[in-house]
Parts: sequence; C-alpha cells; structure tokens
Amino acid sequence: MSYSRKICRIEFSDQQYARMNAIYQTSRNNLNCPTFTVDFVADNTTICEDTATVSFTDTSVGATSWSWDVDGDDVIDYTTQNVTHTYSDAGQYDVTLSISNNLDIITKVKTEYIEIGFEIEATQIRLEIKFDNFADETSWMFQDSEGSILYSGGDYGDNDNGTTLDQTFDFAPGLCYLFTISDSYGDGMCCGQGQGSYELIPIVNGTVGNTFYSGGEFAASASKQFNVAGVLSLNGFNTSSITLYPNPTRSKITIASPMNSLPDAFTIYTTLGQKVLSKTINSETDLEIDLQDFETGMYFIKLTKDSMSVTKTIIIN
Ligand SMILES: [Ca+2]
Ligand SMILES: [Ca+2]
Repeated sequence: MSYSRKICRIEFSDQQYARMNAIYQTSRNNLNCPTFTVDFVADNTTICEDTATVSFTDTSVGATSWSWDVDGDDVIDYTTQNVTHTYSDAGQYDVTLSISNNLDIITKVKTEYIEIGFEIEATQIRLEIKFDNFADETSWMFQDSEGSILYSGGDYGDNDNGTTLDQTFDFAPGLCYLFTISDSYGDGMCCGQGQGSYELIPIVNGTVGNTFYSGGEFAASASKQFNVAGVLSLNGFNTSSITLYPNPTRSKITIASPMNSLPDAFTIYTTLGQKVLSKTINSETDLEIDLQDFETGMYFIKLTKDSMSVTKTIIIN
C-alpha cells in the first residue's frame, strides 16, 4: 500500500487486512439487497371456465400501501395487500400492482397474466416433444377436469435422447383439460443439456392449426389448462357452413346457416374479450342482429350449438 514503507507496498500486513475487513464489515449493511421491491403471484393464471375467482398474493418487500388493477382497464380495483377477484368474462387480462413506501412508488405489470375461458377450436390435439439429452427425465400427461389421467408418457430412456415424439389425441368437446410436462431432475428440457421443447397443436378435421402452447425452459414442471371447443362436421355446424352478411356492416348483420345447423345462441365480444351482447336463438328473426349502438371496430361473434362453438369476426364501420 502506498502509505507503507516501499518494501511492503505490494502486500497487506495482518493489521492492514484487519482494518480493511473491519471497514467492509461495517459498511456492508449499506450493500444489502434492496429493501423495496414489487412482485406478486396468482394461485391460478389459466382458467377454462368463463367465470373464475383468482387470489393474488403480494410478494413485495417494504410496501406500506398497495394498488391493484387486476383487469387491465387502468382503474384501481383493490388497495389491500392480498386480493381475491372474480372474473366474469372470458379474455386475457393484464395485472398491475403498484406499491408505496411513503417515499416512492414502484409498479409491476404482468401482461396477459390471467387468461379466463381459454378455448381451442379442435377435433384433436397433437403433442410434439423434442427430447434433450436426458429424455429419461421427461414425462407428460393430459388430465380431465376431475384430475383423471387420459393420456400420459414418461418411460423414456437414452435411446430417446435427441429424438422427436409426435402423437395425436382425441378429446371430447366442450370440456376442460390440463396438460402437464414434468422434468424429474427439475431443470426442464432446455437448454443446458440439448435443445428440448414441447408443443401443443390443434387439429380441426385433419387440418393442422397454430401451436397454442409451447416451451422447454422450466423447472420441475409446466402446465396449461384449455377448453376444447369441438368442431362438429357431422351436422354441418362449422366455420365454413355459417356466413355473416353484410360484413363489414354499418348497422345490422344476419347469420346464415343451413337449417340443420342453426346455432342455439351467440355472444359478441370485443377484441379485448369483453362480452357486449349475448342472445339465445329461438326463431329465424333472432338471426338478424342489430349492431347500430356498437362503436365501430372489430368484434368476435361466438356461435354455439350443443357443446360446439364457432368464432367469427365482425367488422362494424
Ligand atoms: Ca381495474
Ligand atoms: Ca432435464
């Protein structure tokens, strides 16, 4: 050290070390983890049903007050530490928590964190798994809403390392299912020991749709709840048999469908998933929908028959 005699400038004496260590021990209190952080978790983030109650737990540090917006409308819903909210419409919701410590306010936003009424139009679901270099750690299952296992796999070995599994499964429409993929070592399938991944892909009467759930980086497990909205081709109730005219429209729209596949009901949603009109179809006059009080823009109309449903787009201009 420069204030020492020249001979010992390249090393520390025991006394010098003790002094530096004492300063470090005294000042390290100022180097602690931050004492004001914001975060939260929900007990369930993907729910099949169109109405659901979700409990949010604050995991922040140092807060003295809380402001929650649990439905993404920029309006504060709750100001208690932990909250429970009931969602009554299908959709994806941003959740925001702002906390204060009387000096500062910090905010955490989780975009599309809560998904209510997640529905997949499919007649079958295809599971594709690319194994990493430890296929024996991977297992998966599909369960029904009672928790019974419908399909599962997991007896994989070294021969499966780096290979791809591709299987297609049938699901009864109108019901909730839970897919879970697990890793017995707790380090997921990617990317430390190879590029493992999983994908769930809907199939509609043989046509492959877009992947609705995928991943590979997780810890012990990852899961997704989904509702299979069936597409029944036997009675002609499917996307191609139903037309809406005129579309785009200014004031009225008519549902046209062969008589044997008239829908039982329809519901119109905004693109944010908010329900704006719902009606049971009792006669042909119910097939004409009055939209003149709607703001211009894009909407979704979900047409249901028995346990089947078809969703189409409406444009009001
Ligand atoms: Ca709100
Ligand atoms: Ca693993």
